[in-house]
Amino acid sequence: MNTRTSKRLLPLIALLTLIALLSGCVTIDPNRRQVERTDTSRVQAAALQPQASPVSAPQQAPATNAGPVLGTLEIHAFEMGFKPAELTVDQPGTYEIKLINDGMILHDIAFPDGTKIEAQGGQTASGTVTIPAEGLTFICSVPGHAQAGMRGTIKVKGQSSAATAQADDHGGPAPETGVAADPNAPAYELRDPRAPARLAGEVHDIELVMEEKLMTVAEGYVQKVWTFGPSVPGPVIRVKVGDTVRIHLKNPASNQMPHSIDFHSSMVAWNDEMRSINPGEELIYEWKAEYAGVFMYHCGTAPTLHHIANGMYGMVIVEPKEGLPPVDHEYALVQSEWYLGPQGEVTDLTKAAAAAPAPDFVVFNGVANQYKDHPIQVPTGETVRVFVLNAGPSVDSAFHIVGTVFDTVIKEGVVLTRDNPGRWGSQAVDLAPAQGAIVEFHLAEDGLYPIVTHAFNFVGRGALGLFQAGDGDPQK
Ligand SMILES: [Cu+2]
Repeated sequence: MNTRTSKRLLPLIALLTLIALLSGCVTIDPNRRQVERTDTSRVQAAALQPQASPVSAPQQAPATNAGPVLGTLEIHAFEMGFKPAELTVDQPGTYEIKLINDGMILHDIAFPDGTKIEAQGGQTASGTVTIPAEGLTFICSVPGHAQAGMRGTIKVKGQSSAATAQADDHGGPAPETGVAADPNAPAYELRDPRAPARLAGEVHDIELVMEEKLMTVAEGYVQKVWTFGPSVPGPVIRVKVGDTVRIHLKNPASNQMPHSIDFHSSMVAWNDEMRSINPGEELIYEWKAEYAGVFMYHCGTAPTLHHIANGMYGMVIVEPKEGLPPVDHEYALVQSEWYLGPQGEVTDLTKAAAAAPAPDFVVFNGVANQYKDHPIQVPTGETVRVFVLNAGPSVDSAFHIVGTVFDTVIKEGVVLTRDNPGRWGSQAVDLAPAQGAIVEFHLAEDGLYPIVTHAFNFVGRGALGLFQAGDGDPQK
């Protein structure tokens, strides 16, 4: 696919996705969506008759698809993909294709021979297609949808396939990454979005082990990341002004790289505790929390860009001495970028170092789309506080939650308070790399409230989550 075309289409795609999210009230996880209505959609047999009158489906297979039907393949469509996107059949021949549209908008399956099976959101349609020995590819032909990831392949067992090999080069949800999605990649580990409680006491000894390990950073993409603690981002460390924090930083002998740590919440000389330590070494980094805020910590070992891009960052929350006022629910979200290297290897420093950064994924809490797939449940009307950090390394965030207004924002020491005399509110918080904020709001009615950076080119690249208020259905 033409990369420029695809980049031009991405904002449209992102909007389509968002519109799709907002236009309905059901979860967009295709595995949890019940499909109840069936088969009222059109089946089009040939590209030459795209405006054919609606006919009852399933339609008789066209002449080119003649022959006994060898089996039925079920393919689910959703915004924006197919599940499964890769299928294998035992032998070439004619198959029934059952398209189950778990999404909320029109999707189709279009094959190279012109066969097209369409289904409206929530509906199911069937048709037949002849699968040649070399296999074939399919897309959703609704404008923008293939570019957004709605592509798939059908292979024939035991056949190496020119058609599908070509498709594999362009497979996966982020076609410009140059890295093919691995259908066998382990599922990502869902990161608990809840903010931890503030640490008790006034002196905190915290062990932080730096790991070099494999992590699924988006569905189908595994990178060899470097971490503080078990995952990316590192643990949220929450203290209050006046506390002393003593970090016991460990670089295990099994690691390959030197690493270090730099707490933005601390006031210490760069060439003292921020020094790099080799595998097998440890250091103690002690700092006193003198200022309140949402701060970044990261590895500062050269090239720092690579150590941050490869996962070495986390959030520090320093509350005022008297603590933060209570709210009903608290979450911590770290926005960051992935610049994919080959599967199973470290991220690509050359990509990350581009003057105009073009991340493959922009994510909340390390993994693309994890809170889209697993919405964060909050009761309607209750008070919510989100600690937000933009870890970068290089892209700004315009942190926004669709459908609400922040009544409280504390960003880099600048404070907007709830019930201010002018009733000022905030729609999006601009966070340059390494900036943090606290935002507070409530969700006024049952429904879905997308979490995004309003730099919408990144919404289609993983920077999309959901709050689900109540049962998620505004109509009930
Ligand atoms: Cu490092």
